[in-house]
Amino acid sequence: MIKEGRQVLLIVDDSVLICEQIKTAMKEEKVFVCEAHTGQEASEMMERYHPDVVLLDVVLPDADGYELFGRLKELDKNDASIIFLTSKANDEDVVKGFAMGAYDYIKKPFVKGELLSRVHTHLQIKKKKDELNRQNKELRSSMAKLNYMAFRDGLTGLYNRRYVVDDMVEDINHHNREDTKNVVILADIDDFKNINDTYGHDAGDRTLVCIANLLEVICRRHRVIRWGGEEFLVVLFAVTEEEAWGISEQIRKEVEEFTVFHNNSEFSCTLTLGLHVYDTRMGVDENIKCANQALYQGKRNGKNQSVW
Ligand code: GH3
Ligand code: MG
Ligand code: MG
Ligand code: MG
Repeated sequence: MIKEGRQVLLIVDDSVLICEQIKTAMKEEKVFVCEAHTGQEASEMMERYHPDVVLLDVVLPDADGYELFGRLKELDKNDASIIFLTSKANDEDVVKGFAMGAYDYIKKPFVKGELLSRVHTHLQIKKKKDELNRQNKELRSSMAKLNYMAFRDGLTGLYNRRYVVDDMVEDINHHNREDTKNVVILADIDDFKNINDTYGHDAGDRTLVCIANLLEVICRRHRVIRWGGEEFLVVLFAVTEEEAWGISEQIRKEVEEFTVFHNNSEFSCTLTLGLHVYDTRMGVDENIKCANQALYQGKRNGKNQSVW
């Protein structure tokens, strides 16, 4: 590429002589200089080189510089600093130029040293502006990542408790309908301690990730949260009680049939699930407590089951 990472200066002037003069004057600057002698050429250059600074003549054979200014701005993807360079330089013209958004207005005939200094300054400012924009973009992307992480569990990638504290009620209210319910399910892996003790902690972790993935696939339209160590909270939005029961049983059966492979071992596990129809008159904690009571009923009844 001709630019080679350098800044780009576009000179738009119908006078080849003036273009040459400026180019010669710009020799010391480490910039890539391109020139256009008509409005049409200027548009083409704008699209091709994305200049940082444009020196724009107001009087051109095929265009009025002020009109061309607007057209170039539309084509501009690099937020170029456009500078008018013109002999049309009474006070009104200058004011009009700045009012349109020009960064500077240089009168012809120009003094070489002054033109150089002004262009140099605008290139520097543009460089700083680009740098700031880049930093800003990086910062925003880091913030978005941090925000994402703050709501996720590190091991499974599921939502964490923060979702329940910050956003759950809003989501529930959003899905409140006359003819459907929102249902919370608390699911706990049965005898998980045995898995850790028999196959090792890493095998336990692997099991958690596998079950998390299964839950996410089955509950795509809903929310799955890692509630605690080996406990998952599922929030089903706008379902009937029959549907909720169906989903709970589907989860239970798919987990039961799933085989975890870890190192040279393979094993499976089961879930006990406590269901509760979310009651908006109670707080989140109370609702989850109800699901927890159903879950413990299931544990007492022999595990591997769904319980209302
Ligand atoms: P129950 O059927 O009554 O639920 O028995 P359980 O063994 O599943 O329950 P218990 O509460 O006795 O044990 C849960 C175990 O889960 C204990 C803890 O070490 C383990 N655990 C919690 N978090 C993690 C984790 O992130 N990774 C692994 N590998 N184990 C975890
Ligand atoms: Mg001219
Ligand atoms: Mg538990
Ligand atoms: Mg358990």
